[in-house]
Amino acid sequence: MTDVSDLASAVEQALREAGACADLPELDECRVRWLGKKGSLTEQLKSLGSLPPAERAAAGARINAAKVRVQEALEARRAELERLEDERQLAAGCIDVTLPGRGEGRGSLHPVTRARLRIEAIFRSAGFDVASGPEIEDDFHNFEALNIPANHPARAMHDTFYFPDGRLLRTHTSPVQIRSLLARGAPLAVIAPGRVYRNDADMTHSPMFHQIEGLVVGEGISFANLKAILHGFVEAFFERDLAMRLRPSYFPFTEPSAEVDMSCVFCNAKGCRVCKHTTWLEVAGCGMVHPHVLAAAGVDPERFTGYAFGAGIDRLAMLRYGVNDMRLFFENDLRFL
Ligand code: 2U9
Repeated sequence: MTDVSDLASAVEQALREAGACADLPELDECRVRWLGKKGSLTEQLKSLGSLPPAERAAAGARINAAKVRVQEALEARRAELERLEDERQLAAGCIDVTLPGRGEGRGSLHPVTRARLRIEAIFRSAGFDVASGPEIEDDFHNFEALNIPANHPARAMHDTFYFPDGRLLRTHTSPVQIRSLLARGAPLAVIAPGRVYRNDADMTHSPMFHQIEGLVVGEGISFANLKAILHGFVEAFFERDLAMRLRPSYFPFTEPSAEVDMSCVFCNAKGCRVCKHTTWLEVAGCGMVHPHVLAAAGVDPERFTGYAFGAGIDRLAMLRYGVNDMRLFFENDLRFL
């Protein structure tokens, strides 16, 4: 086949076969058949040794030229097959380049966190500082300084979790304000948001919940100041005009004390299941700081007065975002969150 005519017809056959390949695997078989280690043209090169030395160079050049032509034909067919495959896929609609990307779901803040941040922003704008403190407390800061001595009936109301050494999980954030008063003295305006713990759990109570408490101590601080701040707060938090009323109550750490109601945001004070047809929702407790508490925190009760208030952040979040079951906040079901 090293004859010029034999080689030319071999090349022609190789080109025909390459052109007839229907897909890439077939094309690769064709390449192996002609140019592989045992391919027809490779075998030709190997047989050069049997030629008379004078003819070898010319025959070798012819065979190499033939290989190059076959290689080029195989490459051309490969490009053609790839183009046809692209066209086939596009026609079959496999690749719709106009489809939007899958995108990634973005996380979001927990509704209780959102409520807390709103509350903090509102009180900051009214001049309050935001304070925090330990969740594991001692008896003095959680009870004694708040006018709840040992054997006071209010201790039973608090369902406290105790550690063996007598320390406890704080039952309210009031100890944070005691620490602020002891550290900074009067005058003072702080809010203390945070987790608190009580040993009772049922449909409407979780053993851990979130509280926001506020404390203002200064000369001439009055109940009227307290009422104005609370009314301003609920209207800012719910972003609407709301009626507010105070009902007399009792807390050991305030005197006088009151429960804070606002007009029902669900029925616009027409009466509904949420407000139990009273048109009012209870949102906080409050009062004037008891002189014993001021004295325990190193503040002269003859010179200074103060007010304090407390509310459940979880409850405020439920009212603001229309959530009817507190457990949804703590089950961490991503569909809800
Ligand atoms: C200091 C002095 C007084 C904080 C107060 C309340 C009234 C209150 C409840 C609301 C719903 C707790 O989350 S809740 O169950 N709190 O009613 N809290 S006055 O009084 C203080 C705090 C600190 C030094």
